[in-house]
Amino acid sequence: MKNKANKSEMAGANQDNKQNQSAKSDQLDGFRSDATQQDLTTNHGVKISDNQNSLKSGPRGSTLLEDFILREKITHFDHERIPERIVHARGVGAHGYFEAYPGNEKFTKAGFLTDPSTRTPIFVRFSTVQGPRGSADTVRDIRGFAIKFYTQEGNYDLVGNNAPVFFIQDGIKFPDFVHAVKPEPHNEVPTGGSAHDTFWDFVSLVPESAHAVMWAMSDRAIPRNLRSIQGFGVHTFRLINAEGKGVFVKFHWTPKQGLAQLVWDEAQKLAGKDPDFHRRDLYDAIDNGFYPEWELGIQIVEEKDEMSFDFDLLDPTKIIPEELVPVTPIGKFVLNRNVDNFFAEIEQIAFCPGHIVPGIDFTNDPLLQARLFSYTDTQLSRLGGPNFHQLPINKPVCPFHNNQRDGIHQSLVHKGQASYQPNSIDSNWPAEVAPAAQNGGFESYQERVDGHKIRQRSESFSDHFSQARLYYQSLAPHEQKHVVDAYTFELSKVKRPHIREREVQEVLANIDFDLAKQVGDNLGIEVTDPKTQKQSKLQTSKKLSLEAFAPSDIKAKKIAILVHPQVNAKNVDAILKWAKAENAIAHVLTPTPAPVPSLGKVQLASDGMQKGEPSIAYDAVVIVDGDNLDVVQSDGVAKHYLQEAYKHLKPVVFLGDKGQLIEALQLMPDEGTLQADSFDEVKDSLKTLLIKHRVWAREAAAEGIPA
Ligand code: HDE
Repeated sequence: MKNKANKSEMAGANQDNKQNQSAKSDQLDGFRSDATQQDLTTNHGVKISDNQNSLKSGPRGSTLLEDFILREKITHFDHERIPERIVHARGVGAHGYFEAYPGNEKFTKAGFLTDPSTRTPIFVRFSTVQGPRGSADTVRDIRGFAIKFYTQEGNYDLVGNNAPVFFIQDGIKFPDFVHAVKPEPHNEVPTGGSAHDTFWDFVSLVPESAHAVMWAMSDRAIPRNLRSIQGFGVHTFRLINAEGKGVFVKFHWTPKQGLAQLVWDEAQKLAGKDPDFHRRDLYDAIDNGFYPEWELGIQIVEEKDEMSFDFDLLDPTKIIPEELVPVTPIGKFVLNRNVDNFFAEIEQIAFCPGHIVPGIDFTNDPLLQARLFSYTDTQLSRLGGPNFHQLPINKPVCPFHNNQRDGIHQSLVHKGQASYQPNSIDSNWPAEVAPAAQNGGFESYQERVDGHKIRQRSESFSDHFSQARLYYQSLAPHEQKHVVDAYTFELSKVKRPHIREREVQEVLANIDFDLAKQVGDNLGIEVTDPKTQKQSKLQTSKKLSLEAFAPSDIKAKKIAILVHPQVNAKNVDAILKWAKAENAIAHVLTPTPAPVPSLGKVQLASDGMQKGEPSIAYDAVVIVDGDNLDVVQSDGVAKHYLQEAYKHLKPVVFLGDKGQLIEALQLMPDEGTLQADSFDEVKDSLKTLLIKHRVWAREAAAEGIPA
């Protein structure tokens, strides 16, 4: 019978597979699964003899309902997705560790912050806010940056963003804000962006959003990669030391890799050509041993100084400029291990700002107070019940015992009769721990609270524009231009003229008249100067511009080497050797995936073809065939590659070119267009340019190059 034959062939193939398994696994060691060398079974342990054919009444007959193997497999599959996060759905993450610096016991008794000899395991999840799980990585958006510290005193979650301020001051506005920024409800458009009517309608009516919107319109919202973003706790928190003394703190974490942005055209193109650009970058960096590192710091404010600023410490739309309170470094963290399984780790991790440990406490920031409720609540529908803390990625590494029992997805088998307190059956275990004991019980900071029960915003929360202005005025000229371009782009997508006009006249003009004027001119909106702007004490603050955070090396920077047949292999070799020594990544990109014959008859292996690995994925481009003018001239892909890299302000190196190719491509030579016969002549300049990230001075010239 044909069918039988098929089946035994398949069984034979399975046997072969098993025999071949060890050889294959050796090659792809990281991909060996828990099931390697194991029998295929149902979820209940019954061995499966045929995983290819459902049970039928005859070879061409209908499928039988009794096929419990088919039903179990399909039922499980039908339920493989869980509801995605209502915000921050698109994310990626990695494992790592945190190490405290000495001396933090002055501020806090938290064990993981005060014992420099401990390496605390951590998990970090990065995310965009607006888009769904399948949306693109490089959209204009704030990035979530949430850290779970698995400490010996319980899990501590620092659930922050890459902007230090938020869009609203009170949590009761959060559903409104999110409904406005999410894709519009009638057609679910746009995915992953804020350039639409409902977002600008809301923010133009809610001036407290002005500062955070300014961050979202700046280069911070289009990061080059997730290794190059800062993180902020946003709210003012409290640290408490062993003597019970409290201080206010703001958390900051800054990447050792420096900060870097995309240019807007590049971000948009990446969203189409490589929607996974950021997650791939993070995974590859860790896989290649380029472990990203951040320094954790705090701005400390003594309780007596709480009211000494021209803004309220409890207002999450405000920063404390570093000129007023510098950042004190308290430790560092490193991401050094990729996940084994995206769903089990990145999708199922459950953060909550309410997960704190002794030595850390909240403040009365009304946004934070609402968050303390929201996160656990959302996990109940996302993760399907109250036992999500038992999932491997959420489980504390220290012991945990209490009398909470049962519930959906309970995976612990609690023993004993007494699941209540007080009890005498089990001598009242598990017992409370006094705060003063070694590794003591949690004790809330004893803040005196006294007031009328009212729904009111404090008058001290009422200045919405002066810090937005401080931010804008602190940016470098090219960053300011990008802000003007971003407002123009986003508002150009807003269909209702009255929303555009309100944003420009009632928000931007109050922030900075010059900014409003530029955006207004671009959109054909006349703006009048309100002349009522409240000034903040500082005109500028130097740690707001990305320019303040250049890296010190070019580790993990990516260089594309374009080659054609008869290429000078010596130059290619020199670039590869240099890149390796600098811990940079250089790829030889060829016209097709086939190896390319060089002048010296060596075949150069391809790391990818130029069409498939676009310039937008690289930090610099080197063309080795500059003297091979006819070949390059007739290759539209290579020409576009070079023009696009130039347009995106990247260093472009022309080896062998005497200027003809630069001219043929209609590029303006500048400090970022390097020409030489051998790579050695330009390698130091290329390094300097890569550290500077982009040739900002080229921006005006690049406008003339087609996108
Ligand atoms: Fe969140 N936020 N948020 N948020 N948030 C969520 O929790 C919420 C806010 C942030 O990688 C949700 O588990 C409210 C500020 C990050 O899993 C939800 C308010 C900041 C993440 C929620 C805020 C954040 C979230 C959705 C205003 C920066 C992703 C899924 C009162 C300090 C965490 C989830 C991850 C996720 C509620 C405001 C950061 C719905 C009600 C401010 C990084 O619970």
